[in-house]
Amino acid sequence: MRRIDKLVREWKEEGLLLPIWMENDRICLANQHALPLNEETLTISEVSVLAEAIKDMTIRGSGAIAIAGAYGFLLEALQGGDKDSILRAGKILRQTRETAVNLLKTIDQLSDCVRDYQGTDLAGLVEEKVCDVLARQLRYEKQLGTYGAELIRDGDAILTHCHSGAIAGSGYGGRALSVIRKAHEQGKQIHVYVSETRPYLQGARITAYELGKFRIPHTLITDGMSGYLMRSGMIQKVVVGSDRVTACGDLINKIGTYMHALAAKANNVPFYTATSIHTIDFEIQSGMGVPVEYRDSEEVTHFGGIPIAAPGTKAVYPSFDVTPSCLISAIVTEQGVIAAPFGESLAAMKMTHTDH
Ligand code: RUB
Repeated sequence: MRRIDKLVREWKEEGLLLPIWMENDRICLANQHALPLNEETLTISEVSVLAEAIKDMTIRGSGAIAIAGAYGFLLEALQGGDKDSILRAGKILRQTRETAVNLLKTIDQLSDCVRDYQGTDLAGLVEEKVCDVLARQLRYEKQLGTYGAELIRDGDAILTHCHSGAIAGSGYGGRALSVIRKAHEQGKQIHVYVSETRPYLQGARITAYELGKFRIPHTLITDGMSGYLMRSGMIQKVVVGSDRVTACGDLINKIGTYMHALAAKANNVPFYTATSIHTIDFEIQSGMGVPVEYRDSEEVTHFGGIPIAAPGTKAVYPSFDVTPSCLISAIVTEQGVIAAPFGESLAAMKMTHTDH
């Protein structure tokens, strides 16, 4: 049995919520557009179709799209692709989304391996590297979840934004929900406030769905409600994921994150981001230097294809925002919880790690 098939089988047996997997040399992915009403699986056998699925957010979340990029390499390799065609596939996949750095780093790492390979079993090499990427991401989710859960107290109500969960990652809990899930598994009585996350509603559609599956008590709110709830003492912690963290600790995450961080600061509510070494961009200092993806304004004026604004209304959709490090209480990583000054702690973390 192939290593990838063995890994997928083990993970399914473990009960992980996989965003993407391989079956009979084709890619299967959980259609995130269809959730929560339908649990639908799409089958893909061409890299160009996979790239479209990443672009249109059929698969989304920084960890999951990195894994999707890796599977794209494997798909091309298993179809007999040579070095050139695999590298071409990598290029196509790299152009799909520009802000989440995991995807870019994963593709660059795999491209380097393919380019440098001198042996005769290219598909075997790609499979081995892809399995390493998958195993690493799952390991990090569980490790950072364990560290992050130490910050959560019995009785805490926790706000989370967007969906930083299992199918946005490798299947356990992504980033934010790994922390929350671990705290719940430890028996802490917690309650999660889920902000709906306009305009795509990843919070309402997917976070609430996953929390239901994990049997974690939760309440849905609209994005603008968090400040009032914090001021009313109803929220004790904020935990979000991270599409990119810069060398000085600025956080680039789903649009709306910054507003929650400001409200948290004003109300003395600790604000945490969960991340991993792979999501830290040591090349960039200020978060304002990170390219932010602007998506189609129709995603704001319409919902599920139905217009919700008067015809001709202009809209703008920056998909991410920047939370400056001064608003962040601590950064949860697979190596432990990092406190300010983040520049120094992140640089120290880089020194002890080769995989960044
Ligand atoms: C990425 C996304 C959110 C998460 C990041 O956006 O899911 O920003 O908070 O969390 P998109 P994680 O929905 O545009 O792909 O770190 O777990 O990916």
